[in-house]
Parts: sequence; structure tokens; C-alpha cells
Amino acid sequence: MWPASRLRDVADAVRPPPRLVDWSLLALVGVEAASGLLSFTVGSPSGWPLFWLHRIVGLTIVALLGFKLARVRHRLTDRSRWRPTTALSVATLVAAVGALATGIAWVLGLDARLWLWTLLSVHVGFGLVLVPLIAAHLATRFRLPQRRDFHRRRTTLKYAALLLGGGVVYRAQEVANDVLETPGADRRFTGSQPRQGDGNGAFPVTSWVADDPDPIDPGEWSLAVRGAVETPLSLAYDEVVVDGEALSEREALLDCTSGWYTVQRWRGIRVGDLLDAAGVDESARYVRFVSVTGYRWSLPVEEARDALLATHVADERLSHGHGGPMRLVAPGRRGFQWVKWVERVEVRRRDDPAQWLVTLVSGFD
Ligand SMILES: Nc1nc2c(c(=O)[nH]1)N[C@H]1C(S)=C(S)[C@@H](COP(=O)(O)O)O[C@H]1N2
Ligand SMILES: [Mo]
Repeated sequence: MWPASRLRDVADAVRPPPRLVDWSLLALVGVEAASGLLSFTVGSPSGWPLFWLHRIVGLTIVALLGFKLARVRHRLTDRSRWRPTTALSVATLVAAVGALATGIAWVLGLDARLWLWTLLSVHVGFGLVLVPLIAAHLATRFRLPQRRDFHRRRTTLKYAALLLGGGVVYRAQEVANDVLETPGADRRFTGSQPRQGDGNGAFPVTSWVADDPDPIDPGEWSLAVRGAVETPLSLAYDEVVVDGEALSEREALLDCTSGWYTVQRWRGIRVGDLLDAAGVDESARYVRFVSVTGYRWSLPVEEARDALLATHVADERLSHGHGGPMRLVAPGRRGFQWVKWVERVEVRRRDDPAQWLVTLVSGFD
């Protein structure tokens, strides 16, 4: 191990001036919030740089927060220096440490739950409250960085060293997780942990916020196909599932943003076959999948053709919790886009920005 004095030398060499530390903490928390939220939409491995950015910047924040705490710790430990704004500072610190600690614990493979929440969801929660807190905190102690805070070459080198350090630490952690075969080693590039096994029982039932319909009787249910089509369709369960057999089958990976993934064999009707049966207009651009609850998501027509409306998983009928009688299987998309309890397929000329809001509020009466 290095002696502590050596460590202090390194810290001195990479520590930016105080005002810059404060402003870069704000900026980097912004980067984390943006990259974290954006990462929710990434489901294919080509999106890995976004996740790496998030991890490296997160570790850089650990170093900057260390510098900051070393500088201001007396304001917290010395009672006589407490001010009305100290409570805000402490709240900001708690949110920051909470977000960092849950993020790091997740990477190390810890699979604990707080109430119904996975650690990853708690991480997201801390991160979301941190953004307004840090903005308010900085507003109470407003000091713009000054010219003399920037020595162009030296400042750039310091930040480069901090970011590089973050990358090295993250990579070292990956190697250590692999060698020690910790649960952290099985994470996907999205950070999600595997759920093994086949069928309904193998993976958790997850609803985004409040969606929770009553079980649906397949005999009463039907699937409507409408919008920009030549022949609108209405299909009963028996027309989709003939003699207990659904027509198409494919393997696909479901990756939930709360931090787990599973690979299953899904059976059902290929959306392309459905669209061919209805005859799609020239003008069509998107296909919208709508749940009995109103929850919905749209895919571009070409991508939608390749998706599946599944009635079965690993030869079992889809259970109610997993979206039975029919759910969308959208390979390469994150779990929240795999609409459950589908009752309507709408072929449309336009995309549907309101779907973002609908997924959040669907189920609230
Ligand atoms: N109608 C509806 N579909 C939904 C959801 C929902 O809340 N309502 N949750 C989504 C989320 S966040 C995920 S990860 C998957 C989870 O599918 P599962 O419950 O079968 O694991 O369904 C998606 N489809
Ligand atoms: Mo999810």
C-alpha cells in the first residue's frame, strides 16, 4: 500500500481550485442525470459508451466530493458555524452519498432491496432528488469561477487525470469482479443482473408505476388492429392461438431499468404478419401498442414488423402479471416498452411523444 503522504501528494496534484470543484460537481451531476435518464432508452450493446460515461463521471464525482468535504468539513462538524443553509448542504450531501453508494454497491453485485425497490431504483431516486438540491445549494453560495481558476493546460490535465482515474478504477473493479466471480460479474452492459430459468416464474412481475388491471378473461378479450390500414381487424383469442398453439416463436431478452434481465422463448403472433393481414397504408410510419390500462408505446413500422405479440412464454400461457393474454415483445428495447395486456394495435402516421408521460401516470385514477 502507498503511505498516506503519497496519496496526499496525488490528491494535491489533481485537485482543481475550490470554485471549480463546486461548479464541476454541479456540471457532472447534470451529466449523470442526463446520461442516466438517457440510458433508460438504450437496449442494444452499441449504446455501451453512454453507460461507461455514466460510471467514469460517477467515480470522478467521488474524487471531487472528497476534495470538497476535506475543505468544508469544519462547517459541518463545528456547531458554531452552522447556518440556516447548513440543513440544505447536509441534505445535498446525503443525496449525493446515497446516489454514489447505491451505484457502487450495485456495480459490486449487491442485490438488496429496500421495500419493493431494487438498489438500482433507489440509486435513480437519490440521483433525481440530488439535481434540484445541488442547484439550490449552489445558489445559496453563489461564487462564479474566476479567470485565475483556469490555467488552461494545468486545469485540463487535472480533469483528464480525474476522468482517466475513474476509468481505471471502473475497469479494475470489472476485472476483480470477474476473478472473484462475484454476482457483479454477470451484469449486462446496461448494469442489469440476470434472472435465470424459463417461464412465468423465472422473472419478476414489474410494473412501471401504478399499472395494475384486473385479470383478463381471454374469452372476453380481443385484439383490434386499426388506423392507417386497409382492413381493420378484430381477433379473438382463439384466432390468435389455434389449438393452444401460437404461430411464431422467438427468443428475446427483456431488460428492465430497475436492474434485471432475462432471456426467454416467447410465442405469439408476429406483428409483421398482423400488419400484412390488415394491409398497411403507404403513409404509415409508426405502430402503437395500447394496453387495456391505456399504457402504450410506439415503434417505427419496420421495427414493429419484427416484434412479437406474445401469448406464451416458454410454452406456458402468459400469466396475468406478465401481461396475459397478450404482451408486446420488442427485442432490443428496454422492458418498459414491452407493453403488457395489449388490446389494440394502431397504425399511425406520427410518433407519440405523450407516451412518455402516459407510462408514468397510467394506472393512477
Ligand atoms: N401495461 C403495462 N405494461 C408494462 C408495464 C406497465 O406498468 N404497464 N411495465 C413495463 C416494465 S417497466 C417492464 S420492465 C416490463 C416487465 O414485464 P414483466 O412484468 O413481465 O416482468 O413490462 C412493461 N410493460
Ligand atoms: Mo421495467
